[in-house]
Amino acid sequence: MKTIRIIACLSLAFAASSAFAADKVCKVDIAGTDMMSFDKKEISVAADCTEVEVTLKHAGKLAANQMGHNWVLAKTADLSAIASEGMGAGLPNDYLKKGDTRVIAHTKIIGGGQTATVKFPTSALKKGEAYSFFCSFPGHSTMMKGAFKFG
Ligand SMILES: [Cu+2]
Repeated sequence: MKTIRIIACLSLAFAASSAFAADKVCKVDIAGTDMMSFDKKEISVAADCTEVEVTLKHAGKLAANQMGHNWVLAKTADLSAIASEGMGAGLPNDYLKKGDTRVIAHTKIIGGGQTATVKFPTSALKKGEAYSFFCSFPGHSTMMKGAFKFG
């Protein structure tokens, strides 16, 4: 009888520990330049990441109102609509239409020497969907974009 009770306790302990083992924050670093470019053309996030933390660094010197950059994540199919509708939103709104639900995650617009971070859960992403990251500063998304792969 005693043995059975010990086994029952052990299996309960295992069940509890595996429930907490799932959290995994995956970090991504990307830089923007004064030449209207990102230093990465593609970002891949593994399927076992539960959260993604993206840190954008502006490695240039130009101010946010001249050569500002942000990092925006959306379905590739939504990119051009988000970028064109965001142009009129202005710098205080990070050149994104207020409450745009097509935006999955984004940092604020930053200027030379600054850094911005955004963290989001991968539960917002679907495996097999085509995602892109881009900068929504007016005119930048044609140059400043890349593929975002999950899974
Ligand atoms: Cu930009």
